[in-house]
Amino acid sequence: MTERKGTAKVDFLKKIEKDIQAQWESQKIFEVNACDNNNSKDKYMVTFPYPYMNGRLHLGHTFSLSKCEFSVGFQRLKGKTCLFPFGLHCTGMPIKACADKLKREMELYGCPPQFPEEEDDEEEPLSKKEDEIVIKDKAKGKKSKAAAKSGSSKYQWGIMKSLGLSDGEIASFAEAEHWLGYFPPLAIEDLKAMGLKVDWRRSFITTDVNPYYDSFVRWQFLTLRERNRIKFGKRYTIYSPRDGQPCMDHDRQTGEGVGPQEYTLIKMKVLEPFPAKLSGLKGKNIFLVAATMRPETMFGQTNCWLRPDMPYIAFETANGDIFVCTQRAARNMSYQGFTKDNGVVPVVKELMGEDLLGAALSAPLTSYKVIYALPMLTIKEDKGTGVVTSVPSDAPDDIAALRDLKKKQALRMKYGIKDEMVLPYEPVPIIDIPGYGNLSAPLVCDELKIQSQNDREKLAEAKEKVYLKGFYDGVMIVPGYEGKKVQDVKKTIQKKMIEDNAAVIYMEPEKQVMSRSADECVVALCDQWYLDYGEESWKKQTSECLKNLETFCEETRKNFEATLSWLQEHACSRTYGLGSRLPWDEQWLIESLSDSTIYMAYYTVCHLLQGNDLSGKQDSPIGIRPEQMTKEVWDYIFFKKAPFPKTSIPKENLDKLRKEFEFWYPVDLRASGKDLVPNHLSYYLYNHVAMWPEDSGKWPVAVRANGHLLLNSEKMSKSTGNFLTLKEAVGKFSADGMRLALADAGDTVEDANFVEAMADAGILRLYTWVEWVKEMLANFDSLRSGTSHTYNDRVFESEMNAGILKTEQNYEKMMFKEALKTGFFEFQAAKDKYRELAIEGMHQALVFRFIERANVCAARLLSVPPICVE
Ligand code: A2H
Repeated sequence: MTERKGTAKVDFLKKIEKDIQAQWESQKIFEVNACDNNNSKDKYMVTFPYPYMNGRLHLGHTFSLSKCEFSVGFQRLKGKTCLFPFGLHCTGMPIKACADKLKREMELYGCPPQFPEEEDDEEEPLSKKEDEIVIKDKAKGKKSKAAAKSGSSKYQWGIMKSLGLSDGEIASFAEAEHWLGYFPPLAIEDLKAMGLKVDWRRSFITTDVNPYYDSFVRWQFLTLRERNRIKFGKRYTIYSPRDGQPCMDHDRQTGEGVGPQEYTLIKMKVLEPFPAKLSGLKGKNIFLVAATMRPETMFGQTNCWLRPDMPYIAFETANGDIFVCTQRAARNMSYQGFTKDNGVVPVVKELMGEDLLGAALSAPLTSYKVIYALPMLTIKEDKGTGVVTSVPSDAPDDIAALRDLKKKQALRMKYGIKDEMVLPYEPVPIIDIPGYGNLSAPLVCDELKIQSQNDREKLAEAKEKVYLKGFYDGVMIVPGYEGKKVQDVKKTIQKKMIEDNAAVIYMEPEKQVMSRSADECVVALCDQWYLDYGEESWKKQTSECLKNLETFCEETRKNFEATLSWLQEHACSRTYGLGSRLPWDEQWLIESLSDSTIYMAYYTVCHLLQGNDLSGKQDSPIGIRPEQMTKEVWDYIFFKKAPFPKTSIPKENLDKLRKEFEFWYPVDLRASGKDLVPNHLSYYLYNHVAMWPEDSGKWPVAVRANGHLLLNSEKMSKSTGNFLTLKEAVGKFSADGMRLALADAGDTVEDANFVEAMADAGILRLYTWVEWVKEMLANFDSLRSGTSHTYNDRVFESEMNAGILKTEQNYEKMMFKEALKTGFFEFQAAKDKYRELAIEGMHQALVFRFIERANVCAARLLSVPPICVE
């Protein structure tokens, strides 16, 4: 980062900002009530997804929320009654996990803790999430680093120190509640210093710490359940064994959006005599279990593949059978009901792939009575079970590896493979693919002149050619299924093998998922409450909502559409963390992506409930106590058709709440990072539809999604130091210097870029502008006046008019970088040109019109337009 020169100019701007902010505060400028204006068409409500309160806000948050701020500034100047409320999210795991970790550290090492020297072992790559925790895995006796971004320490204590906290302060953070009291006020302080146009009376923190919010969330869940949107049952879920609960997007360090992937597990029975390493298991049923995506090809199995140098285990399943696969796969299976005890893998033998080569097997459906376990060197460790069934007729990898063995006697020798285990085995025609015949894999391998299983690139090309075509156009030619399309029989054949006890369903994460506690997640079959986002009618109505939603760009709309097409059940209950409890089953907490979907409705009324306190602990301004907020009371506030409830709250007061909601809803704009489209923002649509199914007037109006923010063209990261908190940015550039650079950073869904030099230049320009305005005011009398207008006057006037028009359009489209260009840079340039060209002198009226208009154009981006200075 560049060395900065004197701070006089930035201090000058900061002083103005401070003074103005004090005036706003005392005049309650941004506190707006519904009753002030009865025409709800002229209202504008914008919201930003409440940030998570486990640290200070940073420039990434600031960039996304600047979109709300700029648009609310624009709509205010257009004369609308505007509301920008701002809540603070505390629901979920991370705060609790950090608090618990601190507690453990203090128990182990005292307070302040005396840590053993930190070793520099296994440096793990940093994840992209901002708020990370570090967990020491005692069970394994090793330290794993889940990214101590905020400092180099692996200990939570060290991380807290790097946040600027003293030893004396840190101990209190061992209680999760302490975080809730600590970070939210700081967030508000930082946001106020940025000059945000927020009605702070409507701020709150979540979780059951806040009895009003808690009651609101319970009401939401009772209603969703009543409407059959929440269900219970065993479901496959991405799960962290270390956390002991499902691991949803928000709880992940890597693997956002990754779901469970289904495989068919083919049971290949090991025939006696067993290979030496398994001889101790004589009498048991032992299976090599191969994970396949193509159960309908099992008619063509010719052998089984194992990787000689890869470790495998044999473990006992619930019915006493023995399965052989990788440890990783067994771990997944143990959470899917394969083993006697959930999560426990009873290992009976550890071995290497080479120990099992040459084993004789009996596999389902294939015409070969006995097939053998043979070596394949390209098997991946992190996919499936590490056991692969070989169908050389349809899988290029399989035919290439089989040909290698057939061709190279030395290879067979190396692994002790006898000729009769390989040579008699030929690919079996099972599927006809138009254009590729009935032995598609050998054909394509010949065409591409693939020499061996190591021809990675060509094999990838071969697979691309045959797989999709095989699946969509392939026709079965095996007896019993002749003439049937592959895609039509896939499930039938899978089902048949399962019924015959020859196969089982096996799931694992599509890609690796790491939890924030640095645990590799599995797929687990869990009892859980889930929101049924896959349900047809709900999905359909949400698509209706999407149709009328303004997304500002096609890519965001496409992203929503894609999400709606795959979205299924979403587990909403948790056992660990902070939050509200499920009202009908209080052992469960509601997770953070589920208590955050319709809370914008809560903004409309919470200032009348909570009193001047984020956690709702002070007296309500209209005397409503949390326990009075029954389901019927909430119904009355939010549902037009609901009857007046039995309650001790005076009707007049309830009507006040109802009026607020009716006035402010729907939400006119929600802005956030694009990575929230596939989760939070889609749930936002779903839940609005579910809560107001017959009142589309309450559904979201517009969603704007932006890209990630780079800082000086580099990724923001605490560990590299290329990082700015909101507080630091305002300190360095003043609110408006920062805001200019935020507006300039970019408006599309591509990465945006905050350039410090731009913020510095902004400071200079703002300073000069203010000075110039002052000068003009002082020299008012010496400027040219009178009714005659010169050519230069007319050019300047018309340039101003054109600039205003363009700027207005840019604001409407939420293109703030463009608005900055047309409304600030070009606008000022027009004036500079006029000043130079008008040798006759600038006209008084035009100079003042310029000052006024330039202010109006830029004012939506700035917190304090220079005209306010006087
Ligand atoms: B399939 P996806 Cl006929 N390493 O089964 C490398 N490959 C592995 C593996 C591992 N650890 N585990 C499974 N596989 C293979 C049959 C088949 C398969 C045919 C055609 C296509 C096909 C016979 N081999 O896969 O990346 C297995 O081979 C097409 C993708 O998770 C498994 O299905 O989709 C497939 O890769 C799974 O790969």
